[in-house]
Amino acid sequence: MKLLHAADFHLDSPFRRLGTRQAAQRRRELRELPARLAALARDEQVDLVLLPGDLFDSERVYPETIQALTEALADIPAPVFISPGNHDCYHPASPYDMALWPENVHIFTSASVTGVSLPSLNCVVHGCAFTAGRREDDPLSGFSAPRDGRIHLLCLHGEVSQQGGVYAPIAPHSLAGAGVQYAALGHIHTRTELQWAGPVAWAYPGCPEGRGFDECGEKGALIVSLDCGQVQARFRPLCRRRYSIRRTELSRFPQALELCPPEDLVRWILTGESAVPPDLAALSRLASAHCFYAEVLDETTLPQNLWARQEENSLTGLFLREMRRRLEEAGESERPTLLLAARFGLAALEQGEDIRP
Ligand SMILES: [Mn+2]
Repeated sequence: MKLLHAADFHLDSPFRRLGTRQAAQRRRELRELPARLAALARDEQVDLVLLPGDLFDSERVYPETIQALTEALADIPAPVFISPGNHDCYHPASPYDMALWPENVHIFTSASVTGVSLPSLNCVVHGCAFTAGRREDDPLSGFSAPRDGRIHLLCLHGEVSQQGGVYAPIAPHSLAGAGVQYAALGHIHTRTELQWAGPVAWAYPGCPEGRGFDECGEKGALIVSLDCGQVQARFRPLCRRRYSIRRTELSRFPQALELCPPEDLVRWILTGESAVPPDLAALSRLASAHCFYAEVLDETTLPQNLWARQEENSLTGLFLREMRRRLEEAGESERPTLLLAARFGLAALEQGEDIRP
């Protein structure tokens, strides 16, 4: 048996970091994700699709988003299961209750675990729903699928946690005792490898499209194969664009831009030495011309050979001795300001011009 496991689409995310036009474009692109998911399900000829929650970023969903999702899911020639999460919890008047869903889609609506039998696959899919934005109980507490020779699967939104929490904390021992072959989990946006809780395999596929610099790299879904008790998971990319954080020496910055995929969103961190502060506004404009979105942060330091001049019997020498002493005594939070002060002071002493960008 082969299944497609994806979660945390967060459709209609606001993309606040981007400008209005780009944010709208990203929301449009995110709306195309369900169609790519459906194409993947057809391409892989999966037997079922498990979507454990946070398909919507909030309960305020554009009508065209619901339409795109329901149309795409109707195009999947296999049963689809949805377990609403903390961002898209189930309640009367939620999109899960209001919208017309295709016949092949089953939405879990109860906070306690229920099962749906699929006789043609000799399989039962178990799942439950968030019915509010938080849930502190373990959704698997007391649950165990019967040992009846059928394949039992879980579709569940929550955090695997030893310590509890407010997002349906799933204790590892509850997972281990659930009596299922595979637990398709949602909530954590970074994908995991296949994990094991006793005899139960589980994984988080992560979100299939990054939405910020805390969601970097290739994103997608998992294709999970269950074959005579053997479980295997394979990653398939689905994302339209990737976020990345790239560090580069200031001196190599223009050349580094050429390596950047034009569809990506990139945070450049400038390193190395520079006597004057980099002109971040100008460098951001330069970087933005090379990809969908770019921002530039400065982590350059003053040239080391500069400090050699502190022995000079001059005003520059005196200034450098004083700045070095202050820098050595400064805490982390003070250092950027002192660095800037050292650069301004040197420019004033040596170049006689205002170097502020
Ligand atoms: Mn989420």
